Amino acid sequence: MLGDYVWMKPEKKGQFDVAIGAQVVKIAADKLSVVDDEGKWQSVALSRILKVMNSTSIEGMDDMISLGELDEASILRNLFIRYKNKLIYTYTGSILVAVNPYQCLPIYTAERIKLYQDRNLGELPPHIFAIADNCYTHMRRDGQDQCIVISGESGAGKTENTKLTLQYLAAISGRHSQIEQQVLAANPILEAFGNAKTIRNDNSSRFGKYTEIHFNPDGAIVGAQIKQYLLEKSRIVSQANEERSFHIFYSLLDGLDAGDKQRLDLVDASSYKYLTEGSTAKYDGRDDRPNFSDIRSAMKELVFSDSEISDILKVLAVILHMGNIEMEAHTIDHLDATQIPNMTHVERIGKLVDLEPAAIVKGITTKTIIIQNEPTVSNLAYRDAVDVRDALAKGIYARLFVWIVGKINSAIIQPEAGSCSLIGLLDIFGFENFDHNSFEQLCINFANETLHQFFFHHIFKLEQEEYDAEGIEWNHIDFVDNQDCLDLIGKKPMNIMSLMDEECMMPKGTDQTLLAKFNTAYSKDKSYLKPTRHKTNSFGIAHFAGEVYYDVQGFCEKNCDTFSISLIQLIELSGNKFLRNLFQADIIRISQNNKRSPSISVQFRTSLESLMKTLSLCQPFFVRCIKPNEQKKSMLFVRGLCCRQLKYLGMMETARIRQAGYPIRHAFQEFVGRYWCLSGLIPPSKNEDKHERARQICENVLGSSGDYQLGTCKVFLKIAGDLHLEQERNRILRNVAIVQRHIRRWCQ
Ligand code: AOV
Ligand code: MG
Repeated sequence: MLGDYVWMKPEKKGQFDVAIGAQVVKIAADKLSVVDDEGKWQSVALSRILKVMNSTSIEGMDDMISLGELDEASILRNLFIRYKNKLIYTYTGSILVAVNPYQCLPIYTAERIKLYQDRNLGELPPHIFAIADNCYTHMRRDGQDQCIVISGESGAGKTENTKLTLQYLAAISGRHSQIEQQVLAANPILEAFGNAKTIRNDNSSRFGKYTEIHFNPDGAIVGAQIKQYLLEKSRIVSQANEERSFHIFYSLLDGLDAGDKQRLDLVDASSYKYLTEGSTAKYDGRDDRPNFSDIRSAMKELVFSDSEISDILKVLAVILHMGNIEMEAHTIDHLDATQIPNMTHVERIGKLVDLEPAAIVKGITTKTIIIQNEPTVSNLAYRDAVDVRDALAKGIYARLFVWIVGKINSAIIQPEAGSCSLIGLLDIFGFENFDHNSFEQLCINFANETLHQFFFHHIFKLEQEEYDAEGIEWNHIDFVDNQDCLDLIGKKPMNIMSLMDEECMMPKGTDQTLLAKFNTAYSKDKSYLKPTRHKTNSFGIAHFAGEVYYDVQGFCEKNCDTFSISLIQLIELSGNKFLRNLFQADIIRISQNNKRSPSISVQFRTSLESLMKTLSLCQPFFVRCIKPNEQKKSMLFVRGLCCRQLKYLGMMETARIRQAGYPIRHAFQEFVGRYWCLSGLIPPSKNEDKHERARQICENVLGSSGDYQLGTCKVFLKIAGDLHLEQERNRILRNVAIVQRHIRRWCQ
């Protein structure tokens, strides 16, 4: 009929063939004129029309579970329609989907914060504040630790939503205390040192972050703790085109006053090799100068001393000068060697951190190895010397970052946090699949596989197991576990990461021998993809989010990450205590007979395991962020791009399983304790049959044929049912309070 909304087959068949919505504007004998969701007028054959749209899909729903038709097309359209109306948040049960608006929306005001306080999920339009509030309420009500896992690809809005959650929690727990301010002040510092402009995101976090906020029994913030994961330190020495190094360098060079700049021998960003690889020192939307004063004030707030700040600036200046040390190849006694023709930058470094220029030259152009307990020095060829110089710059920065996180923690960790409840916020790199993927992508994607399993276990497995255990009628939904992939990368004996470690220990181990070992060891593994004709130096992994090929070049070096003895010895010679302190663990290691430090993959796996253990002890909430377009434009929703993300974030299946099941469940004891007032005036006695009382409550409020089920230990509810119970309880409690007031007045 004219004006009807219909589902229509997509125009072109291809990789993305999800139906699109359209409104019928003209009807002819064998054709319809329609305006599709993207505003395009089309004259289409009747055979392209699939079906009339369900009424719930026309205007869209707050919660996808309420959609009358639940498939890829309707989920995608729901987000699209809402996005067009600037409604960027949508629920799927208690999971929040957030589409990046790429514009400032007036939805984060102090009034909104007030509005969302003490409300049940679903009572108000979907919002990140609602998730934060729910977390806070659950934590206080049940005394259980909570966590919010925020995922999505680069630029999808993870960090923004993390910051909003933190702001909300600080506001509602609000005592405006110093510790609250300190917790908030940690962010600008971490972003300055850990974020950078990339092609995908102008403020891309180049590290993973887990922030735990600790609350006392009154619900006030008393401390916090930040854990960081896998800073992308290679960015220090090189950046892709149109990318930058970490913000701090540009802020520093723009924001320092002339005197400080002169003391550090610094000039403009355009003069530093380490800052100009990507050829974009400046970009729209970021003013580095005021940013520097913000960083400084944040450091003061977190009790960084003046001398510490001054040392940090020196270390940053050292890194910049280091990149400008030019080197030339030459030969000594017919053997390759490297010389430094211009000593200006070496001398500047020497002056800044109290080192002899000759020692610096020796440190980066020679190599010391211990042969029969005797140190033996040999010259480095040009390429190796450049690598050593770069390794030193990367090593210094990585240790500085760890130190800064430690310093922030020492100001905000509450010593007696053990007795408090907490909310953890996980803002970690999303799944990555670039044209060229390396060791870092393997680690990042392993973390994502692990988190994906955590999500799926939470949503699917636990759900199914619990229905089974409780004897609830329930249609089993198959889901694909990614255990095989996790086993292959880092879980089973002889996994990819352990073979990498083994290769690092081999005197003759190379990236190529490693690849050959992979090919033999995993020839029968379904998750492993052998090198192809076009990717001879790569192996592939069939991840949950798609196939990714990893180029093995540099794998061994990146994984071993050993700092040469010569460099450690060089640092030891520095008169700058701060710099020496950054390398303390390395210095001790070398002094204890040259023990190797654990490989990067071991360190990463260990911290990931500990993170997962922490998360598994919390009640999790999930926020799935979606990037609507690659151009960082507001109001542009590219359906194919969004659909891909929804799939790999597990949203398509989640909507299905959630709708099919009962997302809310309460143990009888707890349920009866909370809602007994809905079944008459007599409180439950100790020995009363709680199952029977729970049945009465549900029947009274939701009706005998209501959509709920009673298991062996728990009540299973739909979100609407839960909300109804809570509202009824509030209504009765309000009435009781009124009656009590009247009685009191009457008695006086
Ligand atoms: P990410 O954390 O997911 O990427 P961000 O949170 O940094 O992504 O978001 C990228 C940019 O999108 C921000 O700098 C904002 O300009 C914009 N943006 C995101 N969410 C909102 C919002 N709710 N309101 C307004 N603008 C927003 V990465 O760290 O790259 O994986 O490594
Ligand atoms: Mg981020």
